[in-house]
Amino acid sequence: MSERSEIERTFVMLKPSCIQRGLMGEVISRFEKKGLKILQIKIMKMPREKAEELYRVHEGKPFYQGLINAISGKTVALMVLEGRRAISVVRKLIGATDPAQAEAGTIRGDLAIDLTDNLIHASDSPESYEREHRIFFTEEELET
Ligand code: 3AN
Repeated sequence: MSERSEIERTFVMLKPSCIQRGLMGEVISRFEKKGLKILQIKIMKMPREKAEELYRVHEGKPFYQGLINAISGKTVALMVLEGRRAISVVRKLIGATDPAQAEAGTIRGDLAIDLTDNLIHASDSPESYEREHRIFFTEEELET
């Protein structure tokens, strides 16, 4: 497979705690240093219905309401990153879902400790990326 055909996009959300703790620059800097390109970034107050849409796959799980409440109406940063195998690369940089288990050196391993408030979200597959980025970005906004 040629390297060019491996270019992917992924969707990332910096959760409210990331913004409140002043860690936005640190996290974005890790992505930039790795060589990922920031195609778009939006900072906005998360509408509840968009939060519900984003986490639709978790509806009915015990942590679902807490997850929605933790981000609704709060400021988040939403971005689309591009680069070679971006989806798995970003997941690796972020680390395990539970920050207590995330390896040191990863974003969650170094900067987070709570499970619901684990600092950041990123798409876990091409299908998730397709669904998630459309909730927040138009195709026009992502034209290069
Ligand atoms: P990831 O964010 O690593 O893709 P998911 O998609 O399984 O993990 O979970 C989405 C979000 O739900 C997590 N970022 C975390 O905030 C929250 N979450 C997942 N599992 C739990 C849990 N067992 N208890 C509380 N919150 C959870």
